[in-house]
Parts: sequence; C-alpha cells; structure tokens
Amino acid sequence: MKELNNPYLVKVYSDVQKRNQGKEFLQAVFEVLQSIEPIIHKHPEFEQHGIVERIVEPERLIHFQVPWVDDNGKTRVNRGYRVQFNSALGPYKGGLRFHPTVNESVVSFLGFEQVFKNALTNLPMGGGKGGSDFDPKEKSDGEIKRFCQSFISELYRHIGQFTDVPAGDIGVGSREIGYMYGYYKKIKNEFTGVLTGKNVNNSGSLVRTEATGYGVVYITEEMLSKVKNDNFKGKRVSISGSGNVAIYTAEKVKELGGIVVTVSDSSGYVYDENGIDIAILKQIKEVERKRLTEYAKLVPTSTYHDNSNGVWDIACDIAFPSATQNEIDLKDAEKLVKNGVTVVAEGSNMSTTPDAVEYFIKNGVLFLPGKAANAGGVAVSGLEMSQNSLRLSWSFEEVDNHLKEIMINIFKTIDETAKKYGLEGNYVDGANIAGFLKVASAMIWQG
Ligand code: NDP
Ligand code: 2IT
Repeated sequence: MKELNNPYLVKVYSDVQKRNQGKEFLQAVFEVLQSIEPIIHKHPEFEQHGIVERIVEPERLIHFQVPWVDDNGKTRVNRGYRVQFNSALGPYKGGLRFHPTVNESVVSFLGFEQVFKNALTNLPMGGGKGGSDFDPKEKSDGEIKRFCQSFISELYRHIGQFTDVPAGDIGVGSREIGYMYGYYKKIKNEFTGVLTGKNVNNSGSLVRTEATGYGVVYITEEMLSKVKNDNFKGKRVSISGSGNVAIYTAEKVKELGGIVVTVSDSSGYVYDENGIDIAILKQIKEVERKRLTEYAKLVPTSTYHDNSNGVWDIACDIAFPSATQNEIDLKDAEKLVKNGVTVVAEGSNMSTTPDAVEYFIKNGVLFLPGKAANAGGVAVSGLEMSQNSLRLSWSFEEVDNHLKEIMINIFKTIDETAKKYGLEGNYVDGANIAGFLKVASAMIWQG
C-alpha cells in the first residue's frame, strides 16, 4: 500500500484519524487523498482555503432515535442517521440504507463517496447519505410502514427539495420511499420532490428503478469499446447481490449478449452456466421478497451454494460486485485474476478493499470504481428532481438516453483526467481527481 508524503495531506489525514474511529470512513478518505497527492502541489490555493480539511468533514451529521411498535405491540428503538456531507454543488443528495451494519462510519463513508460521485454526473447535486441500523428482514409490511413513518417524523425537519433529497439504498426501495413520502406529505402538507425513487404514477421517474444497474453496464460497455474495441457478446459475467442493482445489471448484460452466471445474497450464491433467468429472479426478489434458495428450486439447471463469498470462485470475464462494501478482498481478487477476469466494475459502493484494487490495476484488469460506475442511480434521481421541478414526466426512452449520455461522459471525464495527470488507465485516480477538482473549485468560488 502506498503512503501519503505531502505534508498538508499527511496532517489532514492524521486529524481525520483523531476525529473518526470507523474503518470504512478512513478507508474512503485515504483513497481520495492518495489519488489527489500527485496534483496537490500544483494547487497551493487548496491549502490556503482549507479545502481538503473541509471536504473530509461533514457539514452536518444528524443522528436520532427511531422508536416504532412491532406487531406484538412492543416498542422498539433504532438509531437513524443523515450525514449532510457537502453542498458546494447543490442540495445534499444520496440514499438511505436500512441494514443492521449501519453506523456513523458507514453513513460517513457513503456520504463522502457520494460527494465525488454526484460531481461526476455534472448535475447540480451535493452529497449526503443516511439510514438506520433497522433490519427490514422478516418484518411485516405494517412494521416496515410504522418504522418508515417514525424515521421520517424526525428526518422531515432536516430535508426538503432545495435542502436535502434522500433516496433508496440497501433495504430501501419503492415501498419504503412510498411510506416515507406519504408521511412527509402529511406532516408538511406539500407535494414536492423531497425524495427520489418515487412511484412513476406519483411523480417518480421512469428508468429510476433500472438506472444504477443499466448505468453500470453502459459505462462498462463504453470502456470495453474505447479501450479494447470489444463488447459484451458471449462474455461470462459474475454478479454478486440480488437486489435492485444486481437485477438490472443482469438484465442489461443479457440484453447486450453477455451471460450472467451468478447472483448472490448474504446467505449464498446461485450458479447457472446457461445464464440466470431474469424474469424468475425478479419474481422471487421483487414480488415475493424471498431468498435465492427459492430460485434454485425453480430453475433445475442452477445450483445453490451456501457461502455468499464463493461467488468470486467462479471463472468469469467480467465481475460486477453489487451487494455491499469490501465484498472483494485480496484473496478474492487473486482468484478472479487467476480465473481470467479482465474487467471489474463496482455496482456497490467501495466493493473492493484497497489491496484488492491495487492488485487488479497491477494485473491489467480494467477497474471502474463505484463513484463512476454506479453513478447512474443518482443521475436519474437528479433527472427525477428536474422533472418534479418542471411538473413534467419524460418518456422511458428520453430518460434512458440521458442516462446513457451521462455514463459515457463520466467515462470520458475519468479517462481524460487520468491521462492528463500521467495515470492512464487508473480510473480510481481519474474519478477522484476529477470529482475533487470540481467540488474544490465550487468551494473556493463560494468562499
Ligand atoms: P438491495 O437492498 O436491493 O440489495 C442488496 C443485495 O446485497 C441483497 O442481495 C443483499 O442480500 C446483499 N447484501 C447486502 N448486504 C450484504 C452483506 N453485508 N453481505 C452480503 N450480501 C449483502 O440494495 P441495492 O441493490 O440498492 O444496493 C446494493 C449496493 O449498490 C449497495 O452497496 C448500494 O450502496 C449500491 N448502490 C445502490 C444504488 C441504488 O440506486 N439502489 C445506487 C448506487 C449504488 P440479503 O438480501 O441477503 O441481505
Ligand atoms: O449510492 C447511491 O448513489 C444511491 N444509493 C442512490 C442515491 C440517490 O440519491 O439516488
């Protein structure tokens, strides 16, 4: 692993370490500081304006109690969070995650990453993130609704269409956004675009459901075409996760002629060399909300394996980690490279540990970091905000074309930035430098 040498960055990182204990947040900050190290001496104004120390410190971090009543009439308590990280480019924007692993470090790393991701979309959005350690698994619909209403009855005072616009993430999909939106409307007596990922009949945007997965595939397609003059046809593709991002990544890969051989959940993975059946996967995960074990029962050509990390043992040409952070470590990366992987694109945020990222890049794997690769979700959220402001709904084709254009443009930005600073092919540095420069210049302009 590289170390920081620039005295200004060394000092900033040491202060970050003193103030924050969580490993995920420190990991995300260290990566960005490493990436900007080669350019920092060219910009003495950053130190003069305190840009780096400001960019690593959330503008506001809110945590609050979320009491809710379960089906047995017992009151239970979870902790809710919203980190409003940086508003230089627009209202705070980013998802809400409901998962037992959510804590201050997790929402902070996600909020920090979101700042640079949103900058890369070129849409006017700052960065934020939030969520709760509430576990939606095995909860009844009534429990989910009561939890969401309690969560928003506190969060509502901190958000708004021009202030902070949350959306979904792990454990938060259209159902949860609906319950939160309905309660916000009731409390505030206003119908505004305060959340994205809304139902399409209730001022949501077409393509938002598909956006992250489709976007990951569009940017990968662009990279394959520009760098290797290649495409998805006949490629074996491994995907982890079986939620929103995984499903629509799989759907688009299949449409472009690739063969998706795996999907997973936190209990295990499914392998099918003939390709995963997307319609059955959607029925089980989106409609019936069941586990992947049910998929294997319905599709006789598939096999179920009860270790979710085993998904990286399978030989593939392209891997799309699409479950959670740090799901690919060095050992997984070594297996993937040994088995012939040539492209890895992060559908999940910070899917890959730092040593695994370094290993991929050293071994010539084309590696797209989440900040760039999964920006399609928030990009279409930005387009949902535009439509809400205009009081208009664009067609599927129109939004999909915008999404494609944004993803192609992100690839161009990170590729050209990497080349400009002598880091050709390093899309991690390209994304971090490009996102940082955009946010930094807005911060300096704003004083
Ligand atoms: P979902 O809740 O729809 O699906 C999450 C999937 O990942 C499930 O299959 C889940 O399995 C699995 N998973 C979650 N946590 C773990 C874990 N700790 N270990 C193993 N598997 C796990 O979430 P999304 O598809 O929306 O999000 C997936 C990733 O994509 C996240 O990193 C998110 O931040 C990122 N992302 C999402 C965007 C969006 O628009 N939704 C946009 C950009 C990035 P199980 O059901 O067993 O828990
Ligand atoms: O990580 C992400 O970019 C998201 N979960 C989507 C955020 C959004 O505001 O649509």
